[in-house]
Amino acid sequence: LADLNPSVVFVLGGPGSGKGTQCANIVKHFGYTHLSAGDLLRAERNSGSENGTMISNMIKEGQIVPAVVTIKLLERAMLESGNDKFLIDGFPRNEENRAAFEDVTKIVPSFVLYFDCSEEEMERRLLSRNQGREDDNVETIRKRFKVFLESTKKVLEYYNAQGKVRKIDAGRPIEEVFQSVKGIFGPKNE
Ligand code: UP5
Ligand code: MG
Repeated sequence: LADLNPSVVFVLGGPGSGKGTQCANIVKHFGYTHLSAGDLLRAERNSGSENGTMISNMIKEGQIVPAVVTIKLLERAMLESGNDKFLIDGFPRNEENRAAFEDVTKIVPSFVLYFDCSEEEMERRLLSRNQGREDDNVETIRKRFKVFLESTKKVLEYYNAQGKVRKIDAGRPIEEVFQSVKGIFGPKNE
């Protein structure tokens, strides 16, 4: 992975802020490979791996899976992709994730996209998503909000101190949010 010297953008934001939706748009326009840490963990859980039960319990409680597990999945997906430009969506979620990713991969992100959205709006979106996600119930959603505030905000502060956070008002319609996203990925940043 180190030989690949990949370019990585971390995509962060609260549950339902639109990370997955906007990453799909970015992929179409800017040639990145989208890696959702949550999607990788759900696939690993469903594959019947030895970590399956632990992952399942963590997701149901909105807790953060230990970095070693998530990083292995991310590394494997990066190598399998054949690409060298990645959107890493929903990771790192806490300081442990962030420090371990830097230690293990030696990758430093180019910048961090932060989708900023109110909890009321995020809750509305998650409750109307209807994709059968076990964590899309009011009780777990509230736990996910709490973990975001208590843990992920610190990661944003860390990168903000390095001038790496690109904050976007994600409470607007999908197309409007993408206009702002394009401004960040546009020609001058390629
Ligand atoms: N929607 C999107 N944008 C909209 C807009 N602008 N206006 C109106 N509606 C909009 O969007 C959510 C819904 O809103 C969709 O129906 C969409 O159409 C609509 P989506 O793009 O899916 O939002 P996203 O931010 O991706 O929401 P998601 O629920 O995936 O965020 P989470 O961060 O909660 O979920 P994730 O999959 O990243 O993590 C789930 C769990 O996995 C975590 O709680 C944790 O337990 C575990 N996890 C780890 O332990 N470690 C990790 O590294 C990652 C995850
Ligand atoms: Mg998502």
